[in-house]
Amino acid sequence: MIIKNADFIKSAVKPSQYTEPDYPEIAFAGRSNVGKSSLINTLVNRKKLVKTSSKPGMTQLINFFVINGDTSFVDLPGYGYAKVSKKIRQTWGKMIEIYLSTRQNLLGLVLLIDIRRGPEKEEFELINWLIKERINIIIVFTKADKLSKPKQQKALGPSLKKLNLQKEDIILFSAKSKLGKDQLLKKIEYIINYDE
Ligand SMILES: Nc1nc2c(ncn2[C@@H]2O[C@H](COP(=O)(O)OP(=O)(O)O)[C@@H](O)[C@H]2O)c(=O)[nH]1
Ligand SMILES: [Mg+2]
Repeated sequence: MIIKNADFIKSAVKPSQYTEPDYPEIAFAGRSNVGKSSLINTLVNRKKLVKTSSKPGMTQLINFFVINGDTSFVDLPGYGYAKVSKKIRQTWGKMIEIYLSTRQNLLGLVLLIDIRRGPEKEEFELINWLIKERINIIIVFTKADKLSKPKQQKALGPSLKKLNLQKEDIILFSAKSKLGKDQLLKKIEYIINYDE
């Protein structure tokens, strides 16, 4: 998949505010500060299509983008930020849950996990949801450049074991070096083209 252009369409909280479900849609989800905005910007070759922040917990809306005029990308609110109240965290969870269970044109979800942190309760919950809803999952381990190559492998071991996956099933990504960018675009393209 070659991304020629990307446009921000709108932000939404509830389904009545979503864009029309006209295009195949790929959503991006992950713990806040996992590098989601940076990953989307890297994919679409833009420095600031999506705002990045060193302060976690800022993205609270569902953001819709149109890619190449025929594909939809969705930036879901980052979850699991400890410093916001329990009530806000529950609202975010609900927003993601409603989106995943109602969006008819959603073909796949890219789940971002910080390589240094590995999957936790929220990721397992999300994965189970996606399986139940029959939504394709692409698992991406982010910020690979923060670890040396041997340390990357060392960190991946237990994570893959917990997820019951092989190295070939996941993508190692870095927004800094663009590692994994082409591999991720290929997987997204595959999901869009081969959806029956
Ligand atoms: N070294 C490194 N830092 C990253 C990478 N991706 C994101 N970051 C940094 O992590 C912080 C959070 O990134 P952001 O994309 O805003 O995360 P989001 O909250 O998941 O959208 C920012 O300070 C980014 O510069 C990466 O691949 N490598
Ligand atoms: Mg963000």
